[in-house]
Parts: sequence; structure tokens; C-alpha cells
Amino acid sequence: MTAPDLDRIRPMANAVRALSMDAVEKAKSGHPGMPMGMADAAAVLWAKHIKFDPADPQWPDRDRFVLSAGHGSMLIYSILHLIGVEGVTMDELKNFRQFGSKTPGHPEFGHTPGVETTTGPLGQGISTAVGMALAERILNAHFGDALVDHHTWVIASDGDLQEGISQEAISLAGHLKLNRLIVLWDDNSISIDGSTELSDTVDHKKRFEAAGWDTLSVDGHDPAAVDAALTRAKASDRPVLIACRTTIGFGAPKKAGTAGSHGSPLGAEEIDGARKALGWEHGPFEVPENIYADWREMAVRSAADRKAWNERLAASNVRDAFIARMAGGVPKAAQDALKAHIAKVVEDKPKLATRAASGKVLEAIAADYPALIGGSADLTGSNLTKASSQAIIKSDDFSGGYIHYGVREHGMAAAMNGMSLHGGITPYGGTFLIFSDYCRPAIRLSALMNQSVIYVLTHDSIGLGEDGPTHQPVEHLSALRSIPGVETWRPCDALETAESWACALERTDGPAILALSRQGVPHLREDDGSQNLSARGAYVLREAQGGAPQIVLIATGTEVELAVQARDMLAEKGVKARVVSAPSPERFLKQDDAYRASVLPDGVPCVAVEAAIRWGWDAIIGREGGFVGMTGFGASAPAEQLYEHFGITAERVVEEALKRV
Ligand SMILES: Cc1ncc(C[n+]2csc(CCOP(=O)(O)OP(=O)(O)O)c2C)c(N)n1
Ligand SMILES: [Mg+2]
Repeated sequence: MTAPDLDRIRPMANAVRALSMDAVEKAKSGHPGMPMGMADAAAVLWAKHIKFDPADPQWPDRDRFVLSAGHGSMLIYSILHLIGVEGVTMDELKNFRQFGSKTPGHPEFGHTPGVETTTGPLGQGISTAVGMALAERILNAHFGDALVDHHTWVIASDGDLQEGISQEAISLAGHLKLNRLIVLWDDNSISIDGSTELSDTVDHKKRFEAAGWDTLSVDGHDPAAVDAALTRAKASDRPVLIACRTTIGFGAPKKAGTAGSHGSPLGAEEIDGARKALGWEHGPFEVPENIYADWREMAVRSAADRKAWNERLAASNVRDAFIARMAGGVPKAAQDALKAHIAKVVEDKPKLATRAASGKVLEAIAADYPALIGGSADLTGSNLTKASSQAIIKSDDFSGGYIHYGVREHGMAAAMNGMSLHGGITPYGGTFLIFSDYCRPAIRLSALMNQSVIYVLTHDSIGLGEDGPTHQPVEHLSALRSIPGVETWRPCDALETAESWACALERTDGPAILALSRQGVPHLREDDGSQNLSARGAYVLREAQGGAPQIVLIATGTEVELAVQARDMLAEKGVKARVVSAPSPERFLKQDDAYRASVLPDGVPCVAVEAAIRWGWDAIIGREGGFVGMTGFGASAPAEQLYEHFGITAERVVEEALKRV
């Protein structure tokens, strides 16, 4: 960096500091310390290194920037404003944290242009960024350097590095040698309770090195040193951690260097003092034109990059494929392959575990679906997530379609969010349903960010048998269904499994959870499969024999078979029972009243059957409805014995039905 450049950085950084202090003060809440501490490093990063054209925040080959320490949101909002991203106006900064503003308390994807992912839950940002950096390498392998060649930059705090998920993420990134990933650690030794010495003695640089990263240390307030480190980091053949030694709340006369500047307004006196100390002579929310101009130079640099990229795209022989890929959607060939697969299932009527049926769906479509990137957290042979056409993604070859995530469920889920956010990839990943707990914070973010990430969660009930209660989910379906925007799919046979996959792949606004069985199920559907009956969440699988139903038996997954048996037993007793299969109760609850009433007629009592707890079912069956399922933890025994022991049987369904007719 030249001397004149250096002279410009400090005032650019001070603009971020002043805006952050002022916005937090006006909002009467927020976190000024982190933006004030990292302003210098961020100014160097944006002024000299990041490839981002404010005129097109969606440009596919832009660098991705993740503010993992989402509490420091005023850092990113100030920068997006200063570089001139449309919509991030001074008024929005003045409306920091107010309802409907583009400047919510923590950065939210889809809310503010230029915010690449939602952050705030510490550890998620850095782990999501691993997925972005991985997506970049995968798409680079598919489309080449001319179209895909960008970095993923992260600012992470002490808290981000203390969170357990960071270990999963950094070890995965190190293993895959994701050298386009560069993390700037806000190494300020302060967190909310005070000094990090209160709780942490880890040598984080050594921890990253052990995971295969390069590490550097700089004074985060020395622009020349930061610039040199960023330049070195870009040349590395591994992911890079740059420990930026900083002072939290830099400039605040009394609160700098203390937890007091972390998460509350500085107060008028402290702000006055900081203005003096920083030599910032402008009023609240005032930024002189020359400083705007300095920030926008970066935009000019990237605009030239984008123009050159557009020319390369126009001349590229993979132009159409690239555009289609970034637009998303299920390729026509994969749609056709899925249709052909469904026709075969209807003909063969296989008795299969739904996890095996899912494996067959993947086998049918993966070769025609290059955007589909699968994986498992070390349970590939159990989740049946790998198609034979999928090569393994490795540090020296990213052209494959399958990732061995290792035993890192949380890291896998966050990485899938990152791949999905990056674009050009439809990620799915497997583990046992029980371990959805280990990914839950990332699943919640998939939903909050409307990302169509697919979770393939097998061994979905006590039906897994001998592994026992540690491995038998009972509350997990309820818990997942309670996350707004999540759709669970618990198919009853191979046809419903294929339909559930179709629904998951076609969904563009949120995640899908496929809850799949270890044990076999018979083919239950009697139709020709030409219509996706699962798509409305629940449907009439067997009409009541001989007239209007007196009772509706509604079931999911492996328990649909029991409902079908119970219907026949009831018919022998002269009771007319309808069977409804409900692969996705959430999807069903979103249907219009008329459809719902056509499936569950008003005034007809219901009995639900699901080898899980009742929570949530009352919304469908009412308080008066019967429920055959679990009320506590399972046990270790063969599956058939457990179903008997816990009373999840056709006889019990009949009993519950007879109580209500
Ligand atoms: C998972 C999670 N736990 C707790 C919090 C609440 N929280 C916000 S910031 C923070 C720690 C602050 O320390 P650090 O990460 O070093 O940030 P700094 O104060 O240096 O800006 C905590 C515990 C959170 N946002 N996410
Ligand atoms: Mg800190």
C-alpha cells in the first residue's frame, strides 16, 4: 500500500467508527465496540482487497464477506452505506434496529443487500463461510477460473472461535484446503463477561495450524501490516487465519479495551471524547464527501472486474450452463429420471426401508443433477446418501458430487447453508434423525434464511431397534416441525419417498427434513403415481369401505402400514375407517380449508399414529383425537418387540378408534 493510501485508511475507518457509535446511541441499543475495533482492518480489506461491485450485489463471481460476529452489525451496515449499495441509505443507518429498517440488530440475509448470510448466533458465520468457500471450489471445478474465482472473507470474534462448531468448521476447511477462505479474527481478548482470560486459554493460532490452516498475526490498527497480511493470505495454498490484535471500542477514552464498549451505547460524554481522540470533527451521521469518494474507489476497481467477467461470460462456451446453474431449479433430465424412477416403483412395488428407497432416488437422479452435492456426517452406508455416479470431493479435486463431512453434523449443516447461499448448489446431507439436535441451530438458520437445504435423516424412530434410546428419536419430529418454515417429510413407502424428494428438490423457500426408516415397509400406494399426492402434505390413501367414514386414521411413515391394517380390522367390526397418509403435516396445515376438510371431514373423529410423541398433532386431530405413539424414551430391543411394548400396534389403533365412534 502506498503512503497516500495509508493516510486515507484511518479517516475511512473513523467514518465506520462514528456511524457505529451514532447509530447505537440513537437506537439506544447495539454493539459499538466491535465495529470500532475492527474498523481499520475492515477498511483495508474493503478498500484494497474485496471484489464486490455495489452496483450488482448479486454478481456471481463477487467475493463473499461474512460478518460472523453479527453483533457488530453496524460495521457491515456502515460499509455497505459508504460504498454506495442501493437502499442502504443514511436514513437506514439512523433507523438502526427499528422495525422494518434494512439495519436490523443482527445482519439478516435477504433483508439488506450485501449481507450474504444471517449471523448473530456465534460460530454460525465462520462455519457457513466454509460452505461458501467450498461452493466456490466446486463451481470452479465445474466451470473454470474464467467464471468462478473469488474469495470468502470472514470477520470472526473471540466468541466465534470459542463456540464448538468452529472446530468442526475449521477442521473441515483445513482438510479440504479451502485456500480461498480467509478469516480475520478480531483478537481483542474481550467478551461480555470481561477478559477472555476468564474462560479461555486456548492458543487459537495453534488450533488452526493443527487443522491445516496458515496463520498470521498483525496489529489490527496498522493498515500497512493488515494490507501485507491480506496480500500474503491470498497467496496461500491453505485457508488462512489472520489474528488481528485490536482494542475493542478503539477511540473511546474510558471504555476502549473494556467489555463496557461491547454491547451498549457509549453515552454522550464517551462519544464526544472518542470524536476528539479520533480527530473526527463531524456531527452525528455526517460523513464528508472526500471520505465517501475514498470508499467508493473500491467500487470502481470492482466494477472493472465485473465488466471483464461479463465479457468472459458472454464469450464462454459454458455460458448457458452457468446461467442455468446459478438460477437453480431441478434440471429437466433429472426431472425425467425421477419420473421414470416413479414409474418403475409403481410397477415393482418394492418392500424397502425408506432410507433404501431414498438411496434409489439419488441413484436415479444424481448423474443428471450436477448442482446436487450430497454428503453424510460419517454415516454414508447407513443414510444411503451416496449415488454410484458421485465422485468424492477432495482437496485436490473438487469436481465430484459427494462430501465426506466426517462426524461433524453441525459443521455439515452450516456448510450446507453456505453452499446454498452461495448459489449454484443444492446441498443435501445425512445423519441419524436423533442427531438433528447436533445441527439444530443451523437448521433453524436454513429456515430463517429460506434456504432449500435437504437433510436426509434416517433411523427415524424406535424402529431402529437395538441401538436403544440414545439413538431413538421421539421428540425430534415435533421439535423440527416447530421451527417455522421447516417441512418434515416422513414417507410411508418407496413411492412417497420419491414424491417427498421431488417436493424437497422443488422447494425454493426453505429446508426439507426427510425422516427415513431403517426398517422395511411394504408398498402401500395403489394409484399409478402420475400425480404427486404427497405434495399437499396429506391425502386419502384408503377410502372407508362402504360409505362415509366414521373415523379417520391418520399416520406417517412406517406407521401408515398399521393404520391400513387397523382399517381392515375395523371393517370386520362394521366400522368405516378412512386412512390418511400424512408425509408432511406442516405442508398439510398450509393447504386451504376446502382441501383440508376433504381429507379430514368436519365432525369425523381422528386417531393419529406416529412412533413419536404427540406434541403438535392436536393441531390436526384436535384435543379429542386419539393418538398412538410414544410418551417417553424408547429402549434397546428388536424393533418388533419395541412396537409391542410401547403399544404402537394395529390393535391399539382399533381400540382408540372404537372409543370414538
Ligand atoms: C451462540 C451464542 N451465544 C451467545 C451469544 C451472546 N453473545 C453475543 S456477543 C458474545 C460474546 C462477545 O465476545 P466476542 O465474541 O469476543 O465479541 P466482542 O465483544 O469482542 O465484540 C456473546 C456471548 C451469541 N450471540 N451467540
Ligand atoms: Mg472479543
